[in-house]
Amino acid sequence: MRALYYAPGAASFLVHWLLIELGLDVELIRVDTAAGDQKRPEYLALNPNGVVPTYVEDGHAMFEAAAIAMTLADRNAPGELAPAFDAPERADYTQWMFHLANAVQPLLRIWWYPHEVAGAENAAPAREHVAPRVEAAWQRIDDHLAARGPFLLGDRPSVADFYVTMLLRWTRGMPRPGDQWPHLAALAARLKARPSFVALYEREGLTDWR
Ligand SMILES: N[C@@H](CCC(=O)N[C@@H](CS)C(=O)NCC(=O)O)C(=O)O
Repeated sequence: MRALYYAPGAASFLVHWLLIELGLDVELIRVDTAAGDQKRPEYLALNPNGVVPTYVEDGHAMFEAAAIAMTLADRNAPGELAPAFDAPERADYTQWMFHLANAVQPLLRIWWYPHEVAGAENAAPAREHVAPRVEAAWQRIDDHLAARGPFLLGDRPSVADFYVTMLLRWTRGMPRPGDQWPHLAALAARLKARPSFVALYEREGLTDWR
């Protein structure tokens, strides 16, 4: 039994996308984040951080999108979307997953929720300051793809490419969206061409950034 607490286009997007890609049945439970459902006691009992996603499998609740994504791939497609534990690429895979989760995603949290770090009155300058840091991150990743792509691990896609595609989508309203870097754009185009991406968009009712 699997359940995913999600909001369309949120960090749950990565988990939902992988569930579809891996052909796994899941009960989808929509969380109305605008109404604050993620802060209600019954949700906090599952995920005390009060954010989406929360993934439940056989009664065990898990939070953190990147950790859930890694777990799903290791459990359900070992050696495919996640390199095997003893494969040489495993270290780079872990590196990129942590880099995206620790270095890139938190910058985007500031872009989307600038009042959290700077107060509502400073939201605009917070965004102005974080945008170049996001752009610098994209430049470094694009440089890596130019040298060693087309995917983060080289020739084959991994969960890290699904993840970077979700993060690129989140920059669509930024002064310089991430898909303006050529190798990131090419990576995103490959990932967006997967039937699972189309199915995800249909299921979440998304229309932009197709
Ligand atoms: N590190 C968490 C962050 C999750 C997160 O920031 N989710 C956002 C949507 S993308 C959310 O729930 N926002 C509502 C809120 O913070 O109240 C993860 O990757 O799972």
